[in-house]
Amino acid sequence: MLYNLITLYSSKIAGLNVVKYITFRAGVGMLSALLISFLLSPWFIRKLKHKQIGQSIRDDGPKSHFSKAGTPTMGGGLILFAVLIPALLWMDWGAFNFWAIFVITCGYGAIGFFDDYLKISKKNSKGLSGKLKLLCQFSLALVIMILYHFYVDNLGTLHFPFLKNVKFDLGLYYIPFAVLVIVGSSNAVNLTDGLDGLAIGPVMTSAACFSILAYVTGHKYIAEYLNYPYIPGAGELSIFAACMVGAGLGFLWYNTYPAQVFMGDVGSLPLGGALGMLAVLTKHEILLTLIGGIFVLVAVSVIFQVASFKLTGKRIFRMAPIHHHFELKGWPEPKIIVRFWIISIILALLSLLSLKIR
Ligand code: 57M
Repeated sequence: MLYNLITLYSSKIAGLNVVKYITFRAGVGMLSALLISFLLSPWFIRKLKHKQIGQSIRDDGPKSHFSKAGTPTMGGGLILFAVLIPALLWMDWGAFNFWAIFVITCGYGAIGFFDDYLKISKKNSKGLSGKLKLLCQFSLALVIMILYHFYVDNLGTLHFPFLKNVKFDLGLYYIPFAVLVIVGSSNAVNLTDGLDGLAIGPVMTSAACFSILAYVTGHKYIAEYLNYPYIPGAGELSIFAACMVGAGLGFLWYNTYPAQVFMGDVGSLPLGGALGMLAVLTKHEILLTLIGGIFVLVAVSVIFQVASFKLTGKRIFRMAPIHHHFELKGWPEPKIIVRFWIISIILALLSLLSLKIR
């Protein structure tokens, strides 16, 4: 909004022209998100403690987690505030991309809020029923993708990373495909948020990746030079992704081991949904599996564990998701977390190679 207002006067007041540049708005967006989450977290954590919004720990989990009981949770509410306020200030409200990413983030944040609220108000770790959560997530993503279908041309084209000029047109089947990407990404981040800082690290590396990819995809000349699909307006998403990085950094200062606060479903569901939406809006749906490879690893470990137990009565891992398997193997929690971060950084760098290798 500030962007829209300033551009009205940028030709009259010297120096304001800089606001036109996406790189400038992404930079100030990231910094303002970082300052909001870093500076307001101590106050927010005190508020959560005062309202006794503390984590209840399942008794069937790793014993090492019992000491975490009562840790303030729903810190994701501040992450969302730290992302959405700078996004509102620095993004172009006239872009469909802005509303698509803004609505999915707010919508999934509301779903996560009610899930957390029910868990805390009823002092159990059940919350919203899984089916109701999924129904709400699928419905919201479907509405946005149907609207998106009327907004863009060749919506259904799938681009393959590292392969030059290899495309596949899904036609209208792209809509359910994109909905699956968004809902899957949201729940994969949710599953990953099971150790201190384990989810926010890969969320930041993924968002940083998408900030670069969105800028390139939305830049006509760079996209053409790199033989990349040019998507008008995609550059605005670079600002939102940069705000996610900034807000995540500020949150990680308090969520790092031993965590003073957990993000809650109010954080994990919208952050994952936003990553899925970024992948869809920048046409990097397939590359998301590499960028968010840690989330894929966690989700696949659960799928394999449940399938194996149902089919054979035996478990593949000592406990799923896979981070709990390493815990039960005796790895210290910080070691698991940092090693997952290292893998997510490597995956992000490999993903960025797709800009040149095609
Ligand atoms: C999301 N939530 C954490 C915190 C965080 C189908 C099955 C795989 C589902 C899965 C599940 O319940 N997932 C829910 C993961 C929980 O974290 C809260 O949830 C929010 C994120 N949604 O923000 O508020 C616990 O994670 C720990 N934690 C930290 N630091 C953090 O910064 O230590 C979280 C954030 C917190 C805290 O202990 O309480 C979670 O793990 O529930 N179930 C599981 O993940 C369980 N696995 C399991 O049952 N495996 C089975 C089958 C079903 C695959 C098996 O292996 O046979 C594990 N989780 C728990 N106990 N809590 C193991 C048992």
